[in-house]
Amino acid sequence: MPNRHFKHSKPKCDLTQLPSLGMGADDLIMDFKRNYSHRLGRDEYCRSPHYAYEALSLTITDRLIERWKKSFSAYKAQDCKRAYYLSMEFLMGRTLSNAMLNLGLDDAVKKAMYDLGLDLEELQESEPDAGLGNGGLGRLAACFIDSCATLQLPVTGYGLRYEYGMFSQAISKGEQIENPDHWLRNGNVWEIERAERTYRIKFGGHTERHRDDNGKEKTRWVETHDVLAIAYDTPVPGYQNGTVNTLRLWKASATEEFDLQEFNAGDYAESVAAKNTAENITMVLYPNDANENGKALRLRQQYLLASASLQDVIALWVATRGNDFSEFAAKNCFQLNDTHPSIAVAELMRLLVDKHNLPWDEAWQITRQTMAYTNHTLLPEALERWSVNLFKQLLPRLMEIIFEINARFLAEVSAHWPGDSARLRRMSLIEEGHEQMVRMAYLAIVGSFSVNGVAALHSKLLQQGLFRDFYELWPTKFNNKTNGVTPRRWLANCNPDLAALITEAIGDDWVTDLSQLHKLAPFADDKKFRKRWREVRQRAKQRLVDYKKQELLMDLNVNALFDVQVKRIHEYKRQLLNVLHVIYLYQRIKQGDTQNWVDRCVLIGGKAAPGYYMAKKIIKLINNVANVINHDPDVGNKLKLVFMPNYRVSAMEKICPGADLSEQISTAGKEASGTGNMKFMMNGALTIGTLDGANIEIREEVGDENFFLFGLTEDQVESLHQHYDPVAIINQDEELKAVIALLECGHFNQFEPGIFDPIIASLKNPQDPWMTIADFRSFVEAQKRVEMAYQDQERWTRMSILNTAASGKFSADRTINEYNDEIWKLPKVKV
Ligand code: 26Q
Repeated sequence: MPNRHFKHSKPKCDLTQLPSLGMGADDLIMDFKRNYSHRLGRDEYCRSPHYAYEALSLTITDRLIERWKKSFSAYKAQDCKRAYYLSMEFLMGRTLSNAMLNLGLDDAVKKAMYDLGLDLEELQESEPDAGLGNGGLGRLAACFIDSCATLQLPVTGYGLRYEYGMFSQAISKGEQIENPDHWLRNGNVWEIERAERTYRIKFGGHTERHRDDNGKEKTRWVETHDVLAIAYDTPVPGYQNGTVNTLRLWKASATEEFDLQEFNAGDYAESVAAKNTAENITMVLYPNDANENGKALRLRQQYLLASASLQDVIALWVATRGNDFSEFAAKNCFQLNDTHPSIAVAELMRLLVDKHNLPWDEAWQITRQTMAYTNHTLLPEALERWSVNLFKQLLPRLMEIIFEINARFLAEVSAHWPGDSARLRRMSLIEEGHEQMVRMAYLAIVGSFSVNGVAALHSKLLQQGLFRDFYELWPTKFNNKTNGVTPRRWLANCNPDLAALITEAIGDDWVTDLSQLHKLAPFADDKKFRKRWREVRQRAKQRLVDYKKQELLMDLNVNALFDVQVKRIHEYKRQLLNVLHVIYLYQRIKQGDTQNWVDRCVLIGGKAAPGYYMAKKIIKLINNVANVINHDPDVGNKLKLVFMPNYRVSAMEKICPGADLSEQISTAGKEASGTGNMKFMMNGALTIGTLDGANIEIREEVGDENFFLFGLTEDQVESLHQHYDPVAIINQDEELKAVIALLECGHFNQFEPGIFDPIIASLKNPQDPWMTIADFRSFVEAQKRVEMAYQDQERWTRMSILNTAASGKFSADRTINEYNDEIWKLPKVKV
């Protein structure tokens, strides 16, 4: 029975006014118990750590939401410019311990859990990773939104809420098995569904011209099959500053009347099936970090992200300013994380011209002043191209708009280079050939006011190579933003002991101003400090040993040099070079050539794209070589090779504090930046690396004497292609020859004849783009310098401290400040 008495209660009472939530251990205990018992309905007999994890997380979520609202009001009150980070991937990892740190709740939670007799670490381990990304590009997006909140910048992340994230990797008989990652199975306490922010996304159909009420010629996109995009928000807290920003992820859902149409036509089953088609769009993350040729579902994903995000921003705009878009570009900026969301260029045109009735030129001005594009790769196979036919079928109106943009752009090119038809063909957004293709990178460049690479070398190569024509046309559009990583997750949170030692030495300002780490440099000469540094790092290694022991049932020698390569498996990243070196060391042991030996544990981890044949072979080779070496009694503790299955964000948090040596050994000119290299450096690992990506800047910061450099330069790689002869190199190098011979004779595949032939063939191929053989000798010599340094533990420790001390540049805070100063130009908003 409704209570009549309250029917006419005060209509506008503020339903959200509440006293602030307490931040002490006792406050947390009260809320924890209420959540555990009342909200989750558990009792003392429930022994699963999962519910305790949920109860604690809900307790923390309440405190996040409190600050979230204040941040939101502050942005609204200031009516300031905003930026939106559009990305198909946000590789967030776990949220709980990061939220504790950023809210300043670390100590209170520890005490509360202790008082409740709960094992905090066990709770934290029961949180699944949010693996909504492949690797570097997705993790970069996650680091960036952390930095934006910490710097109090009004930035929202826009992405997709995949039901299934990055597959979980198991190894069986040395081979990768992919298992689906149903990360939402037990719910997600960190997100809030916002059904009130739902948008209609059109697909298919066709276009038609008509005249509007004012007699203006207009285009309509009709008979479409629509899908809904529903917002799910996750709070993104800054570091102890009251700011909480938003990560808004879209979930695809069927429209009601779509079902109804089918239902009226009498086919109930068809209508339910149609619902599936709609909801499939955000079902799964594509697990390849290079272009998978033209799957329609991927294009649907990209368009859903672009369209929903733009409609969301425009809805907010129209709510306060009506149809006046004159200030839109001054107040909004979209950063495109690679070309994946670059259909946003055409979609913004469509929304402004078709829906909000702006003239083309005005809309184009706005678009070109609003979009900014970041490129993350030079590899031609990773550059996105979509078939014009697919585009016409799926997004007919957007295809028309791209043709129009192209026609006008080519007129501009003609005016600049009259008569240069070769250039017109090169620069056209449409690649002509037996099938016409849309070049998404060119669409992104033409539609943006800023184009950046992610490390100095990479940006230079973009300007001189891949995007040369565009650079000549618009030199000032191009710039560099060297990547960075968040020091909250990648030092303060993952390595609390080292963080505490650093703070004891130089204070705690480094957490939000990582350049402060340079103050550690003098401590490298302090013997007592070195001893403590060594002890802390040794404990981190022990923790890594313990973690691997329970996971792999294998004991690692904590005094060995921990030599680590974790990243996606790719030929250009050259895990093969690493394996060749391991085989070389194995040979030396077998020959008794072990004078001044340094015990070494080589740890390799990473996922192969499910369709990447060679990458899967490389995983198999690593596991087979490991199997032989680790079971050979002659080898013992001198050498171990371990493949760590299911490498992911939460694994890196345990791995990087315990690494001595960081392997960054890509063929020069191929790795855009790398970001794992930065995490290792911050945690005091030394780098062995080529002059590639951000390695170059790492070496510049730390000095050549604290970096193990090897390999051809990018120029040398380019000029060697003419006359590369790997077989000749093998024949001239007895040790390399023996390594290849051991591979060829089947020593690592005794009962699996021929399985590594494709690998051997690729190494010996004069066309091998990765030139692994060319860098072998130089790599081995650099590894000898590593061993010399490691044998002198005082020297190694000094170098380790100096690496951490020089890592300040690689904070994502520095990167984001550069994005903001040079591209976004947002105010910092105190909350
Ligand atoms: C494209 C089309 C269809 C399906 C998948 C894709 C796709 C998905 C992911 C293409 C590329 C990616 C990811 C690329 C990536 O992670 N690049 C890395 O970005 C890092 C951050 O800038 C750099 O540090 C790395 O050097 C770069 O390899």
